[in-house]
Amino acid sequence: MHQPTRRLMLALCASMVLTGAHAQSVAPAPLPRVIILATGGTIAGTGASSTTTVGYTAATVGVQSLIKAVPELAKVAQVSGEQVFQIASENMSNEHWLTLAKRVNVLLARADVDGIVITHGTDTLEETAYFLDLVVKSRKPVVLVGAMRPSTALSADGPINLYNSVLLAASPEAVGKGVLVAMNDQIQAARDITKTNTSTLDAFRTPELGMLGYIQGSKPFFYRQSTRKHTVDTEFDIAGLNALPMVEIVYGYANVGPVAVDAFVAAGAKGIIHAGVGDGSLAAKVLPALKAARQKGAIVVRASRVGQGILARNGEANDDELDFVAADTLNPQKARILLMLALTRTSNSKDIQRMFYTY
Ligand code: DAS
Repeated sequence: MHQPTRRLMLALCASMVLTGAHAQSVAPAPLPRVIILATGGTIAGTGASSTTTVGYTAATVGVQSLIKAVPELAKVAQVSGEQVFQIASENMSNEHWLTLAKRVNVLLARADVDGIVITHGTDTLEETAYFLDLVVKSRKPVVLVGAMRPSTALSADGPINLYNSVLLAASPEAVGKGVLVAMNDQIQAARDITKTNTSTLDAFRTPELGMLGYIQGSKPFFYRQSTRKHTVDTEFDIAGLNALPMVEIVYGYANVGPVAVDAFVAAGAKGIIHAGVGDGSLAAKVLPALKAARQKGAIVVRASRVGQGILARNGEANDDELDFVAADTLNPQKARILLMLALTRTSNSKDIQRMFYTY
């Protein structure tokens, strides 16, 4: 073959191969795979009319309908759904938590799953989030989401909350951040978030320690992250557990007496969370019952009903002498979760106090 023609042919073949390769190299990467685990709640709720924002029925819409209602999900992830429960979250139980956590860990161990979103009622959302924060054994994103208005309401917040949660669970920025909550365009950490209003859209806040960031224009923006250990860095493992130790909460208030403490101990409680007034003060009428509880082997944790601030060890009570545990900044319902998991590992009060300063 004439030399210039041969070179031309080779150049042509090379350009065809490169073009082909180039064409392959610009093929869009597959979207992340996010699984939505639905448990019920208002996000799956329906009301009698579009203006019904209280007095509706929670936990009536199935996960496939939730996904179908937000076709935009397909732009940010390959989404599939599982209906794990269909309950109002005031009915969430230890057994529900163990079932959910085990399913999350099985799914996240799969190479073809990049993140998980859990749709949930708002009443105990902060508790489920913190439980998972302590027992999920993966760095992959787990995002809890709820809604303050039912799916049938004018300006229902569920669809945009679900969209934001899926895009957060699909984002590399959320990897390793612990269990997150995405509602009202905000990103919040499981440990410190709490429900602060019975019905408004901005009910979920992290009042003093602050949210982690925002979701805006289909992108997550992180400005801080938790300083406490979570997920793969915790010592808790629920794989072999079918039950959690009985831990109950007693509330402090003027004129409180020992009846609740005595009743919980008689019922077999292994731990008592005392949600005290102020900095966890112990009323003189309650202290003997708490001492008796401790002498019978129950762990007593001093927490506060106040909601914010450090519950100081040896502050309003001599915890060293009483052998009680201080809850640090955990609210009573989250202190209960940590104590239940702590009791699956140890009954040593000093070791448990370490855990309250670690998680
Ligand atoms: N009962 C509430 C619950 O299921 C409804 C909600 O706010 O999600 O938590």
